Amino acid sequence: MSYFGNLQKIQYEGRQSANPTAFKFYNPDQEILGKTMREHLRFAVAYWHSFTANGSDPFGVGTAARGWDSYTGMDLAKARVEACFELLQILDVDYFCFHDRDIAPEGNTLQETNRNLDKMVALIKENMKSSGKKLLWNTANMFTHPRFVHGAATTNNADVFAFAAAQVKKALEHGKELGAENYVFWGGREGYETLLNTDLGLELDNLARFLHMAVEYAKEIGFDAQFLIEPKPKEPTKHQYDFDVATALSFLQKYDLAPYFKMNVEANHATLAGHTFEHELRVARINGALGSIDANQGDMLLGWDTDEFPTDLYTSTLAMYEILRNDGGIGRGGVNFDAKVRRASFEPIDVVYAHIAGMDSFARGLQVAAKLIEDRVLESVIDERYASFKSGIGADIVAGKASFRTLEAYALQNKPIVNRSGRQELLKSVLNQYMSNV
Ligand code: XLS
Ligand code: CA
Ligand code: CA
Repeated sequence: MSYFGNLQKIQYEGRQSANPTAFKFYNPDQEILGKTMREHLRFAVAYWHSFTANGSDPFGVGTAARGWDSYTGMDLAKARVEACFELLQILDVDYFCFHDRDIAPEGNTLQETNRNLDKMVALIKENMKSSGKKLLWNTANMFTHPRFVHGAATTNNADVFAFAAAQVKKALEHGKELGAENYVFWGGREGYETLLNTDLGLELDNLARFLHMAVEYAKEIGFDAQFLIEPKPKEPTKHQYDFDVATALSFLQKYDLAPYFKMNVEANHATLAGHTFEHELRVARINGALGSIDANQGDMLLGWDTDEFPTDLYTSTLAMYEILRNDGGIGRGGVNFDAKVRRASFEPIDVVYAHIAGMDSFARGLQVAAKLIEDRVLESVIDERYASFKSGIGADIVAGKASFRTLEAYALQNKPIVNRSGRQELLKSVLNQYMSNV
């Protein structure tokens, strides 16, 4: 059975190609700055958007026409696994990501739910073995079921906290079983709706307790995946605790969790927080916490999480610039397409086109960012812009040798201050030039 129309593996044909099922920029074996594109980008398909979701929205039912629509229960779960490995093969993508609830239906009891999961994990493991595909990360869905109405690790109900712990324990075991390279914590309902009924201090302390238990358990079972926090400011709760990268980092530092976690930065979450994607990546990078990315984009005219496939070359270029400047690049992380086709793009082939568009956008971003770095375009501007901190009083400040007294003495005898232009418009036009010429 083919779910995506018996397509052959997508090939690179170059930027002149008019073939909709060919890569225009993603050439997996092309070397850039000493690594292949495949190694730099480590693309992943998100199970929930491409196999579990059906295109429904708050106003209407699903529109997606899929070859697995006629199945239910465990048969449906099995068909989706087949579809997943078929798509990975077609796209020549090495990784995938899932929530526990994406891959197996919830049973009537936790025992039954876990049995369903165990069966599906065994099936996925077989498929991974025969195909060579890998799990970039797994995670636990602690937001869909009504039991999480008040949160999971930040609920007011200790029984729910215990259930969530049991769920993550199982997910960590499955991550280990499948050799997941990362494990993601996105606090779907970890936030609040109103302070009038919320013990903010206890909820945050409990979240930290929960994460410490996860770190300990992973260590105990020898699961050495990189742990990632995925910040998001709102949706589903009005205020999410992991608001943005800076907020998540200060939380981790306060609770002595910083050494165990990096960030999974999602583009659409950055824009919801009032930041650019590159801002969030930069904040993570300079704090040694850039772990992985969820590649998608929001719609600037809509204030919610639209999870569109990323096609904006400006953003993919600046994102790849941050990744290339990161120590070790994307490292154990990857570029996960946490993105869904629009409701009106309901045919299976649209899922293929959408991934090709996203992969080409990041491949193109990689090419331009690499050239910018090679030519030290931004580095030389920045070096010069901060030159005053390389010698004299600036060097003293940086070396920790200055105090308010020495700085006052300097300022009192100093010549009139001269500032220089930041040249923002010039830099933007140089960036445009690189984007069209490279
Ligand atoms: C939702 C999040 C979610 C995480 C994984 O907005 O992006 O899908 O990536 O739970
Ligand atoms: Ca995400
Ligand atoms: Ca999202």
